[in-house]
Amino acid sequence: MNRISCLLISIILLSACSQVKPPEPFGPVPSERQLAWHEMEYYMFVHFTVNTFTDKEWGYGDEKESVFNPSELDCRQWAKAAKDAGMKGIIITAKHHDGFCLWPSKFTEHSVKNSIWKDGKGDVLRELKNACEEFGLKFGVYLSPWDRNSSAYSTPLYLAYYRNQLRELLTNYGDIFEVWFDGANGGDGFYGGAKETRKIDNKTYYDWPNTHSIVRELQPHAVMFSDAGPDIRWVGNESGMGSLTNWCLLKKDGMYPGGDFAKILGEGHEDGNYWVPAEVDVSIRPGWFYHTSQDSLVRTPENLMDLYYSSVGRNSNLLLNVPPDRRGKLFEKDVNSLLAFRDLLKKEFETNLAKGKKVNASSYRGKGYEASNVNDGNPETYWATKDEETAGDIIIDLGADTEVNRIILQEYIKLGQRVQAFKVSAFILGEWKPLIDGTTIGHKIIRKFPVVKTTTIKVTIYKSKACPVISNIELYRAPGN
Ligand code: FUL
Repeated sequence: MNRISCLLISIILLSACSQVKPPEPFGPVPSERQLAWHEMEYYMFVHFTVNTFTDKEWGYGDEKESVFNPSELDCRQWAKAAKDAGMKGIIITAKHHDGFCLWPSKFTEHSVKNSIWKDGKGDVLRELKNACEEFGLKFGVYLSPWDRNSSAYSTPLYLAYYRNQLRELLTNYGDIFEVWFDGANGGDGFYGGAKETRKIDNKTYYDWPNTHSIVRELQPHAVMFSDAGPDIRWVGNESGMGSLTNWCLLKKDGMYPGGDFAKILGEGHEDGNYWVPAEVDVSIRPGWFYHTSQDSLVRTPENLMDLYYSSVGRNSNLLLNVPPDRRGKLFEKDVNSLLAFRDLLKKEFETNLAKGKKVNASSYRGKGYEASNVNDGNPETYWATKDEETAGDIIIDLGADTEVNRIILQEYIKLGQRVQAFKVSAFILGEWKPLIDGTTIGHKIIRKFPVVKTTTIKVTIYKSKACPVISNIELYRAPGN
């Protein structure tokens, strides 16, 4: 070896040694399918079935198929509204508790194929899937485990039926991003004419692991939602309230849909052994299905903004239900509210005041993990400290006196959820004035505080399970106080 190649090898070896290693992941981390789901943040829920025509919330299961007859079904209108509203996908009740199927299932007569709508040749799911494709939206399905129409419900035969339907949905309608298993299970119903109360054991009856494996087999990229995951958990209420402390972690073994876990589901478990983030499902109206009597009770744009803060702003995704009416269209008032909310949102987060500003930290891990990563617009870079440091300050120099009243914080969750306590302060008249205190961060939190005029904002992470990894900080001056 000559001297030049020796020198070259030494330089390469030296630079390899000076490369700073990234932090090791801490605790459970999200799967690829969960990461894709976190990015979605806001999407539409659609409750539509015989109930739309019978004015009910829970159909008994004895509805004549002929009642389902939308006069102007227009799934493109739903998809356009969702797209214009800034949503990323649509999840539809393919089958609600009444057992009526919005697609012509081979396995039951209780479906659109026996309705007079389109002479029994219609398929709502096909139309919606096509509309979602056209508007660049993801598509998801809700398949109610409880079926008040099926005579087999509560026997093992029903499980075979349920799984056959799941296979139909997951095979014939392209890519599905989320499969929604709700937790309402058993009670009175038609059950093929038996008209009785049937109780099942939530823990054992559905044999969930073998149903989940069908989803994994047919749609490996789909996440599954239920009270207890396996991929996404219910937030524990239907009023749109994510929890301020919100771990994406859950000890889900022993938990099952329909169990009494509402309290746990809000916060998750700090020491949870699975990554199971929360989804906030809530309706734009008091009911899940359309009722003319609720036309005056549609949530206002301002109210939708509150929901956004209490869901997306609290490390949860927002699944907002907008139920079509008897025409098969979203009601104009609902659409107007969605679009006006979209405008409010744009104004709320118009200019990121942290963008391009100088950022420093009390310390950092080394090259590649500088504080400037938190405002470089790249979600793949992050500020990190050395492994042994589980606290630190990030200081954003705004350059001049600036009014601020909102902050967005994001952890680099590919390495796990770590932060347990943080605070934000502003440098005003020579001292640090506290603005907010918080616990968890996770994928994203958005917090409000009264307007301050300041040159410098400080984010202090003061408790973290392992060295903090912060990928993004944004600051805004939203209208109002
Ligand atoms: C619940 C159901 O009982 C409601 O009707 C609605 O579909 C809601 C989203 O899930 O479990």
